[in-house]
Parts: sequence; structure tokens; C-alpha cells
Amino acid sequence: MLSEKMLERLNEQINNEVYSAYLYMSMSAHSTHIGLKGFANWFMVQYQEEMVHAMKIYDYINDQGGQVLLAAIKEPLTEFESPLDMFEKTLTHERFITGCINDLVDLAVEEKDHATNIFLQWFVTEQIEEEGNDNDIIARLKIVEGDGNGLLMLDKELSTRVFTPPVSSGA
Ligand code: OFO
Repeated sequence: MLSEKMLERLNEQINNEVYSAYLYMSMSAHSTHIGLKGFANWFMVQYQEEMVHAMKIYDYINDQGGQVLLAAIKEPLTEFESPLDMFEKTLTHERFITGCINDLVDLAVEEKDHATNIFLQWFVTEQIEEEGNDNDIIARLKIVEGDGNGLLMLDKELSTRVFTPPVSSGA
């Protein structure tokens, strides 16, 4: 059973996750437009992962007998100066999401809502991986800096990222 406040915050987090998906879809479209299909692939996989995050919370609210209430998704960014700019904006956004997850955990602890606290731990771990991936790509983009060949090599590498659908627990 979720408190009203927790239900409201979890519904807000569904919105944040769908916005994340929308933002990365926008970055994917931009990457395609500038001829970087590998980057486009990477961001489209990220879009799919974000929808998984949203659906995890959606399912959790339903499992807890709460009501999912969807709200408008704000318009994503559409203009980016460079691939580095896109990944810096990605990292900034992921740090914001990490803050949201931490606030949710704080609330769960405050409310002694152990079930939600355990549920949220998956997201805590996921954010470490997400920020790590972004930091790694940013570091490499800084090495490449304006070198077309280097950028195309990185593009090739990002083209290999594959979306792995979550495994159902069967429960
Ligand atoms: Fe990017 O982790 Fe969800 O939002």
C-alpha cells in the first residue's frame, strides 16, 4: 500500500522516465540527421531502456493497488551543438534523474515504506551505470575533438549497442 504522497511522486517519476525516453528519441533523430547512425542507434536503445524504466514504475504502482495517472510530457530539446553537447546534456539529465531517485528513496525511508525502498534500489544501481556510460563516452568525445575519423570510429562502436528486453520474473 502506497501513501498518497508516494503515489504522487511515483506517478511523477513515470513522467520523468517517459520524458527521458522522449529526450533520447530526439537526440536519436538529431544524430540521424547529421549522419551519425551509430549515435542514433545508441540513443534509440536508450529510448527503449527509458520506456522500460517507466513501465517498471507503472507495474509497481498497479501491483501496490495504486492508480497510475499520466500527465503531459514536456517538449524535448531538439537543438544540439555537437555530439559532445548531446552527451553533456544527457549526463546533466541523468544527474537530475539520480536526484529524483534519491529523493524517492529518502521518502520511502521516512515513511518506513520498505517495499518501495527495495523496489527503488534497482534504479539506484541503474543510475550508477547510466552516469558511468555517459562519462565514458564524454571522455572519448573529448579525445576525438573535431577529428572526423575518430568520430566515425566512435559512431561505428555505438552502432553495436543492442537493446536487451527485461526478463520477466514469471511471477
Ligand atoms: Fe536514464 O535512467 Fe531512467 O530516466
